Parts: sequence; C-alpha cells; structure tokens
Amino acid sequence: MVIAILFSCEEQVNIDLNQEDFLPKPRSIVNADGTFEITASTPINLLGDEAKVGPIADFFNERINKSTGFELTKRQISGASSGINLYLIDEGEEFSEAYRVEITKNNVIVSSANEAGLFYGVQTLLQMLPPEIHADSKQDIKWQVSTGSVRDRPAYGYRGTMLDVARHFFSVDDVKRVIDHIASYKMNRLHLHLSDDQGWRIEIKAWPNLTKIGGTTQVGGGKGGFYTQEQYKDIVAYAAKQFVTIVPEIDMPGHTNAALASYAELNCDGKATDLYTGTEVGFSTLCVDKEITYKFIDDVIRELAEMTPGEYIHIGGDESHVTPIEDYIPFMERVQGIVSKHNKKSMAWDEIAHAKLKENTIVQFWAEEENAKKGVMQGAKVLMSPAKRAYIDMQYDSTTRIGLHWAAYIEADSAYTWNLEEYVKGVNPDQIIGIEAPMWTETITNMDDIEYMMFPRLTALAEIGWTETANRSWDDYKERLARHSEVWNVKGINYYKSPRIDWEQKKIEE
Ligand code: TNX
Repeated sequence: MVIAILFSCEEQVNIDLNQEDFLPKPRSIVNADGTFEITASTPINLLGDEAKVGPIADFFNERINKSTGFELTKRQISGASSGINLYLIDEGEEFSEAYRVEITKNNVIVSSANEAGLFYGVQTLLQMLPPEIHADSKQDIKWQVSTGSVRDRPAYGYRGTMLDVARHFFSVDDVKRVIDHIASYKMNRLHLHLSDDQGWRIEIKAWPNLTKIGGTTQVGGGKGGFYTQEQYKDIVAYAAKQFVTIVPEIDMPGHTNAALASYAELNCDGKATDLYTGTEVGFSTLCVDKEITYKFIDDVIRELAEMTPGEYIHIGGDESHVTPIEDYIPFMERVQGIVSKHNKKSMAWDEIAHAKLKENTIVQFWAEEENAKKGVMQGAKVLMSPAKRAYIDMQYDSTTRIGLHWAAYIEADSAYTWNLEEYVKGVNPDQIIGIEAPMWTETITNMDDIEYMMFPRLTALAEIGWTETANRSWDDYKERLARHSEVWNVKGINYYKSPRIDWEQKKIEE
C-alpha cells in the first residue's frame, strides 16, 4: 500500500502552469502546487442550460475518447462538485469568448458567460493534458493536469483562416480537418474561397452549369470538384460545433473564368470562355453592362445566404485588372446592395475601398495600405491579412518545396513578430476587427501540403489575434511552440522544422 502511494506520487508530473505550452498564450496564469487526474470515473458536471453545455461536454469526450478509452459520464447539477465542471454562468460577463479554468486537486471548473468561452476553456484544458491525449489509440499514461488557474479572453473578435478551394479542390473531410486545427488554436472564422478562374466549387440550383462545367477542373488540369448544398451545410454545421463561422466568398468581377466558361451569356461577347487551369490572375471579368449579370449574382448570393448563418458574404473584388475602374466602382456598389438585400454584410479585398462602401462592409487588407486607409476614412472596419506576414501560402524560404514568394518569404518568426495595431499607420485598433491567414492553393494540392504550410505559422497568427501585444514575445512563444510540437507529432502533422526554433526543447519539470 505504502509503496503504491509512493510510486504514484513519483509519477505525478506537476508542470508549472507558466511553463505550459499554451497556444495562444492566455491573458493570466496562476500556478498552484498539485495535480488533478482525470480517470474513467471522473464525471463531467453540467452547470447551466444543458442544451448549450451538453454539446461542449460531448466535444471533450469525443476528443479524449480514443487515447484514454474513457467515456466520461455527464450529469446536470446545480453547484460545482468533484470532477470536471462546465459552468455556463448566466449573469452578464463583459467580454464574449472570455473564460476561466480553475483546477484544484479535487476538481476542474471551466466557466464562461457564453458557449464560445466555455469551448475555449475546454480547448485550454486539452492543451494542459499530455500530448498523447491526441493519439488515436489507447495510451497507458496518467491523464494529469497541474493545479492553478487561467483567465483569458481574446484581443480581437475575428480570428480566421482562408482556404482557397478553387485553385485546388479539397474534400469535405479535408475542410473539417482544417476546422479542427483552427478551432484548437481558438480561431473562429473559416473563409472559403469558393470560386475563381480555375473552378466553381459550390452548387447553385438556379445555375447548374457552374458546377457541371465550372467545377470540373483545377490548376494543373485535375478533375476539380464541388460541394453540393448538403455538403456545404454539413461543413457549416461541423464548424458551428467548434464555434467557427464559415465566411463564403464568390470572387467578382474578376477571378470569374469558371463562371464565364459555364454560361456564355455572362460574357460581353456572348461566347463562353475555355476552362482555365493555369495560375495567371487578372484576365477575366463579368460583363458589368448586362442585366443578366446582376440576376446571376442575385441568385448566387440568395442561395449562399440561405445556407450561411454567419453575417458575412465575401464578394472578392481583387485584381480585376481587365475591368475598367469606372465599371468596377458601380459594380462593387451594386453588389454590396445585393448582399444587404439578402440580409448579409459584405466583406471584400482591399480594392473595394475605391468604391463607396456600405455601412458595415469590411475591407480585407492584403496589399495596398492606401486602400485600407481609404476604407477607414469611409468609416469601414478592416480585417488584417497583410500578404508579407499573414499569407500562409508563401514559402518559408527559397528552398521550400511548395508555395509562392511574390509577397515575401515568411519564416516562423516573421509570421509572429508584428502586430495588428501598428501594421498600417492610420488604421487604429478600434478600426480593426481582427486577423485572417489566407491559404491560396495554386501550389498546394493535398492535406499534407496544407499542414506543412500551416504549421508552425498558424499558431503565430492565432496568437496575434488572441493575445494582447504587450503579453507576447517571440522568445517566449518559440519555446512554447517547440514543446507544443509534440502534439503535432502525435497528430501526424508534417510541420516545417524551422531552423529558427529549437525543436528539441523539453518540458520544464519540477
Ligand atoms: C493574390 S490575395 C491573390 C490571389 C492569389 C494569391 C497568391 C488576393 C486577394 N489575390 O488570387 O491566389 O495572390 O498568393
């Protein structure tokens, strides 16, 4: 008996919570001296609306089931008790997505005034468990977390990634895996670039040739693909369970060859174009003078809006090099009107700031600082995606196997060592809604490629959106990152082993 106790004491791994490899870094961390262990008999106590808290408990159970073999029992109770407590507090909390995790030797209390916050508290708890928690077979280890507390809330409300499914098509399962990745770093938006010159990827019932013709190819000539409306709704629902909102983009008036090849009437000369499988940009345009163009856009936005619960529809507007500016401006103004008619707000790449912006239109800054400034001068808010720092399709250096470099080479540190407040002089923090990391896919063809380009930069961009600038430093981040990479090893993620990081760094044990 005595020996058994001594033995189990020796196995206690108490990591100082301040050395825990949280990504993104929480606002405040207090360490205590002990451990809490999750066993097969640990209950999950639900406090607050069961319909809201129950699914978050299910998410936790699903995440830990394969590695632990546990299926923790849920029970609805009215006061925190031993076990894991998920507590949706009903009195008003000032900040949405804010949460607390408090751990003693007897229990864990994850609390928030909103479901998203509760979900992020659970993600933080998952980050405190051993990396093997992500294994897909049963592991013979103790599932301990250190005692102490974490109080946290995000600096910015919009924390996203974009996936270009037009240049190369990605399956529903791939998109779901991307959602899992971004949600685990507390990102809450996935922008899907659903149409471009090389492919149209979303079923539109009123215009079936968009997918029948426009969906049949991709960069390099592969067979492309598209999401049926049912599949799209499935993606939206899967994302919502992890508090990720899908932002669908139909790029226009440029980047539209796939639509122009599908319907002759959308072309000014009335002739359908050929399908395109190259990687040039800026050569296509909808015919802005024809009424049928606006009927087309109205149908597309209506069908998209009907299956998109999120508030934004992205209308592109970038690189319309063959649309004269005097056509581009009224076109972008009219399309914003169509979006608001369908009760959504517009988001568009920064060029849209040449046009008159509707109230609530978001300008997504990627290239031209002047455009971002023009946007805020019109009262618009800006989403920050500076290509030199946030484009995760850029190569790490000149030897990277895939990726582009027209904006920059973006090493692990370059993705991290900047902040949203200072990037564009004249665009102030209260005019910025957050950050988005676009993954363009001209050279990216499969999930391995996506993960290689995402990691380790996604975590940098997630932290820039979540953690206040004053609480961030590269030296601290790179050590957390190195320790956290064990999670990627367990998940089978082939990440880029940046020479700027000492990947062999081990956990600091007491
Ligand atoms: C520029 S970023 C584009 C995309 C390309 C990307 C490649 C933007 C709004 N337009 O069409 O895919 O560069 O990095």
